[in-house]
Amino acid sequence: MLFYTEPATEWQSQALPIGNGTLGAMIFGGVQHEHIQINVDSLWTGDEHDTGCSQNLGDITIDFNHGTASAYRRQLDLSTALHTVTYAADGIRYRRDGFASYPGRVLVFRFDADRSGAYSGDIHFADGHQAPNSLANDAITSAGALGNGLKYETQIRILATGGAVSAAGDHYHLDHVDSFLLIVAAGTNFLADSSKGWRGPDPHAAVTTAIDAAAKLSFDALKKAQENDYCPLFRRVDIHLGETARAQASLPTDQRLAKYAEGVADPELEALSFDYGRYLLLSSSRPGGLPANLQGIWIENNDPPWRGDFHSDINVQMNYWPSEVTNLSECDLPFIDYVNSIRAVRAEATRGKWSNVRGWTVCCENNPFGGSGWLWNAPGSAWYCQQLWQHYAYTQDKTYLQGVAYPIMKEVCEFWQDHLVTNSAGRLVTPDGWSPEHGDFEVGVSYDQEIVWDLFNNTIDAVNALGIDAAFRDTLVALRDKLLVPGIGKWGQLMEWAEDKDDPNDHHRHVSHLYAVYPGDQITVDKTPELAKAADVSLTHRGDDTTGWAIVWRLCLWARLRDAEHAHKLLRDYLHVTTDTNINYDTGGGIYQNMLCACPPFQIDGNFGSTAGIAEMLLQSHETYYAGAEGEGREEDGRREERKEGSEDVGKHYIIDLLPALPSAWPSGSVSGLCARGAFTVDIAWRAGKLTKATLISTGGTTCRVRYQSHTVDVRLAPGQSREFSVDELTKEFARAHR
Ligand code: FUC
Repeated sequence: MLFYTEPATEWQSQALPIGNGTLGAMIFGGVQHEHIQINVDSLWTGDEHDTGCSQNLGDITIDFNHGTASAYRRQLDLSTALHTVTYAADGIRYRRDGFASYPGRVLVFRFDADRSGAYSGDIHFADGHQAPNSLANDAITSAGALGNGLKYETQIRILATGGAVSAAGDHYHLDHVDSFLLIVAAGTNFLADSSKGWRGPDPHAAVTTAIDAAAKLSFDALKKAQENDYCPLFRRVDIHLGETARAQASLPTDQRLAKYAEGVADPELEALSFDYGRYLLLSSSRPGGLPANLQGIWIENNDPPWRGDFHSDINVQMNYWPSEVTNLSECDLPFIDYVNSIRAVRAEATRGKWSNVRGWTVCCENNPFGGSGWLWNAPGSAWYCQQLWQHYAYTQDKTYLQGVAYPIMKEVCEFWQDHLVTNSAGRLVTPDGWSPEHGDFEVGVSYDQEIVWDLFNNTIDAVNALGIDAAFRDTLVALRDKLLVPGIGKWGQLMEWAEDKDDPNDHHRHVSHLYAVYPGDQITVDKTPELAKAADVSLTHRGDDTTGWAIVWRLCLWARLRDAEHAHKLLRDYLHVTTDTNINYDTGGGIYQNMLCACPPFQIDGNFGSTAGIAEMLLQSHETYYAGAEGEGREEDGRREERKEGSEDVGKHYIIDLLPALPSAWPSGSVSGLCARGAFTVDIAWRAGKLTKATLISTGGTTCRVRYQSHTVDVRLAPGQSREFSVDELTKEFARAHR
């Protein structure tokens, strides 16, 4: 629960977000003047060539003639996705509830009071592009078109009890109404299909259908439908990182954050930030919508920072770091669908840049129409493919892999087949790489090398999983093994460039050369300890004080390097409350009072990345091992994975590592419902810094190795089966296996 004792006065640092993946609102909760700023995710200027910009849909404002309020409280309950404002004024107790419904495709706001006739006031809507309002039957309709021809429409229906509602020019007037509902629906004619010019039917019919259907239901019925959808998704994961002193936990969130910044321990706040990331993902990325952009779906005006775009050199990818591990796999679908939708446009644009290549890639700044601008980010599409692969790695959904992910991974591999060159030492390098947003374009930049390695490696696994395209797989194996691997430089650092020129005093926000540690897995503590040590050296020198998302990337990296204390220190740095809203590239990252990530400015990637980072501290599953008799079915050397009758275990499997980076700040706790690669969910409990119990549930996986510290147990489950381990069992079984 986030709560405050004052209304919000500032959009990015104080207002609270609700959303159903497509429609979003930022709620201020003012007493005499309520302001609800609304968005629809596909309202974009630009086209296939011009990046354009994500746009504000408009502002609902309501002026009430209430006197001074007392006992004011506004809160956001993450467990039910309900925003509530309560206060007393003029001897009347008022209550407002607002939520976004994914099944209902509407925003719903109820204004209630304990005395009849309590509400008099004016309800306005100001479209973000000055489209006029038309008023009829207690509804405001505002429809317009952007310069690129994109049509959009907003409808706001007022359903009042008691009193009178009357049209007054361009707005509605409430006269002594007992209570009222506002139901909001909006849409555009955006269609994620380049062959249809990115345009579908006029939004009027769909918006009208949604609002008519909602208007027939009571508030309680609307709320129930929304909870039936949202609550099971949110409850999939339950986290406890320890108990906070009541004096701290009961403070309003802004005061609580201020105390936390002074050094007060607050594991429940840390757990709240984890839950907030899941809440925000469920609110901004649901099937059928666009992926979460730089600000999720919450865009204040028509000129948001960096266009509110899909940034391909860290930001949009970070948005999806928590989806699989925190059991919200379906939230990936908007991103996967988006990547699928831009292929044709990107292929043409890519050939405009490099004439002799197959496949496609992107520039740094991207819109929903495949339009891409600013500098080219050659491995951007390969980085997208990593998320496409993760969706398979966690779900083991072969139909998806074969039908959706693999064709895209394959064509992006083809881009690199055509684009890589051989250097004088016989290694494959990218000819014109760039370590984002750092330094010049040059040959063999580690960021490129690592992402291409990851792409080839995952595509090899995909081919093995599908049992197809063996010749292509063998080609990829040869290419992967010829790629230049990042070197260890003169001060022990992991080299960011092919040349050993890293500056030990460089505190640049991007740590792109550490991609191989997280989110990649080319470098791991167990598999490549020297490179992992070099990554540690680089990361230590890079420093901790940086912009919001960059703090969070460092947190994930320290978790992978199993430095629990440093990871937790960065979580504390990230949860440091700031009021600074001016762009700062280099330092000062944290969160705002509304717990949205402050880069500054507000950028949602840090919210998502921190949730992923906390999960990564408690559970990892990126390490792999080979099962089967020596030499049998090993695919490191690229030979086909042989699955012989009666030896289903043979092949590459994931290691599920329990509590790999548990900090001393969380001595006792539990988490349930986290997901591991290979299609498992995992429940973990610990006390006094030690694992007490773990439960592994197969959601489709069969074979894995469970590890706790130095103890490992190989497990085989039938899909649907589960197995519980006490720490004694784990260690005993380990001892037996290693006798
Ligand atoms: C990348 C980062 C910036 C900012 C922008 C949206 O360019 O380097 O810090 O987050 O994306």
